[in-house]
Amino acid sequence: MRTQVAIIGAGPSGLLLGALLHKAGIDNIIIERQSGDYVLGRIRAGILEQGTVDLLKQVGAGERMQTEGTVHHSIELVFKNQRHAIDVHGLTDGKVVTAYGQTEVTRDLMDARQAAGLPTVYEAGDVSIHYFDSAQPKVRYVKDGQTHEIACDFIAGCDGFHGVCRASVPKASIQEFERVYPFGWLGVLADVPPVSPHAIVYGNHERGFSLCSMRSLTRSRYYIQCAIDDKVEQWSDQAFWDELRLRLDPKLAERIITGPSIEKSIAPLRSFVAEPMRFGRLFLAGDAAHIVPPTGAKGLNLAASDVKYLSDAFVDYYIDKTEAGIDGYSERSLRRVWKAERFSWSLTTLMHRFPDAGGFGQKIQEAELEYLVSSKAASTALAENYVGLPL
Ligand code: RFL
Ligand code: PHB
Repeated sequence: MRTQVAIIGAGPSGLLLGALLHKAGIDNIIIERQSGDYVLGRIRAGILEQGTVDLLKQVGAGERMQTEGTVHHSIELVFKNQRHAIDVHGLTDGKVVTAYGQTEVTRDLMDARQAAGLPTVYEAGDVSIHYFDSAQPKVRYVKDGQTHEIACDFIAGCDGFHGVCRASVPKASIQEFERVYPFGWLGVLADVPPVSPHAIVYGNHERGFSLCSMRSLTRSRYYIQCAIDDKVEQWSDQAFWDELRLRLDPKLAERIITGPSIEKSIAPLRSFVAEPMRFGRLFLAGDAAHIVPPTGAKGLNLAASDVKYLSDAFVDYYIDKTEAGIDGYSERSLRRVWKAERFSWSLTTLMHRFPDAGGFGQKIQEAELEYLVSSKAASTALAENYVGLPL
């Protein structure tokens, strides 16, 4: 088998890259370790920046998002039992975010790919990448007991944090920057109306962080900060709802409609960047290259901006016959990545309870939060980052 770009991973980065390349007439094959259903079963991000929404529309995968996604003009911060709205729309000359689940984004991209008849290999075993320091890279995998090989011009490593692509780069060629946080997020998905159909609510409380989000007008997503070693089984639905209520202001807490969880999981929080994002003919994109804590809702959106830059680079190469794009890819992506890393780290630091913060740490958080909601300059900085820095 031969293709121009072999894409490893059928998460949002791989699928969106495949769609952008196809639109530009560039051949690609996606090789995914899991089944399609498994990929769709992972409940993750929910908030899309306008740039991500535009890319999905551009590749013809935006129809359902436009009818089922909900547009948000503001977010809310809750601290010291008080709610404060940040008018994101007003502070950014009319920019908004859209609540639409990563699962749905993935499903729409999968459906569009299938409708276009583009090749995706699911349940590929023992995926390995070879010769990416030469002009003839190869990808190997096992399917139905047989070993297959794909020859290609380029490999796009869209295989997430635990993927094979970053791990295949010699240690001496890669530099890694990391911060692990001393807590996790316990998330619950439930078919109940959201507490606020208009806003995403971020809570700072002495018992820990909380977040009220949504997937639609009938499906809600809530999170609470939990201990890093907590197990999902320790948290009954009732215990989760009780704890969430304790962390919100009383009026908001009263409005929470509870119901049985349809998904419950714990995610660790991490900041991570690998530099560079290009090694010969291998390019990393999305979680394969970097991780942010979910507090800023940036993970999926960064994946989208990476693959936009990467598809531009391949278009330069194949259509305009210049290598300037592929040569500049890593630097261009990392500039945006580090700004999102900074924002996600800073919002995480501001909103969570850290075991060693003490009374001083809490007072500093409260002072910063008060400043944030009372200064137009500070709220604008938050709003500008939240809707996404320009592509
Ligand atoms: P993904 O979604 O991890 O997809 C990578 C795909 O590659 C496949 N794969 C392989 N395929 C072939 N061969 C191999 N050796 C392979 N190894 C792995 C995997 O099966 C998978 O299908 O990465 P991608 O596409 O870069 O997309 C990034 C986003 O998924 C990610 O940034 C966000 O979901 C991060 N994230 C969140 N972001 C938010 O903005 N808000 C959230 O609430 C939020 N919650 C989360 C998250 C990430 C989590 N992870 C990574 C465990 C919650 C969790 C639990
Ligand atoms: C979500 O809806 O899952 C969500 C929303 C905002 C975040 C993180 C996750 O910051």
